[in-house]
Amino acid sequence: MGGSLRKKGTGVPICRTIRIGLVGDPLSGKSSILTRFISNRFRFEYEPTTKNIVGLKSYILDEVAIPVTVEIWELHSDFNQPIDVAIIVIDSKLPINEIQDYYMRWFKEAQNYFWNDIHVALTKSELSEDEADKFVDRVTDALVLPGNRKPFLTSASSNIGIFQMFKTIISQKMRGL
Ligand SMILES: Nc1nc2c(ncn2[C@@H]2O[C@H](COP(=O)(O)OP(=O)(O)OP(=O)(O)O)[C@@H](O)[C@H]2O)c(=O)[nH]1
Ligand SMILES: [Mg+2]
Repeated sequence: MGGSLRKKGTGVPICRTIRIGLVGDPLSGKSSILTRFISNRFRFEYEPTTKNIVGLKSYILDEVAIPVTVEIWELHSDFNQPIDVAIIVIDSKLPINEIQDYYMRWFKEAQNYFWNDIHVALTKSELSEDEADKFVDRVTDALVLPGNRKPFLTSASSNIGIFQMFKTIISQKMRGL
């Protein structure tokens, strides 16, 4: 993430760019997150992604009134992207022990590329509120994410958790957390 907050002498806020990478196994739900966030659409038909794709969105961040452009990358062919944040995308329907192995495998991959700001998105989660909270607690205990973070529970089909996830991540990044 580059640039200072204000152009010297003008008081005009400069737009910041935040690059967020979605990584994970085929079918985990990366494209569906990207499409929901960028165009608020969802498709049940599966179309594999083979190359890196990027979606752009520009915001004025509420709390600080700073313009920000978000690049959402779905990473496949070339992982050498200078991303600020990596989201490991995991299908919430996997058994908990498989979620643990999956996370460890992608966590190591993220370290290989020096992505050190890592979040987890659990996808395809069409659970009741009560079940959702319990599930997040189970996965939080099983994974022990850096900085005691919690995984984000999302469903692209039901439009749950995706806008909130990006809002949280972008706000944290803007505040330097
Ligand atoms: N029920 C349900 N299905 C979903 C959800 N998100 C994704 N899917 C389905 O899961 C399949 C795979 O989703 P994609 O988003 O294409 O997965 P991907 O990770 O981009 O896959 P690759 O591009 O091959 O790496 C598609 O058939 C989607 O419709 C969800 O929230 N709920
Ligand atoms: Mg895809």
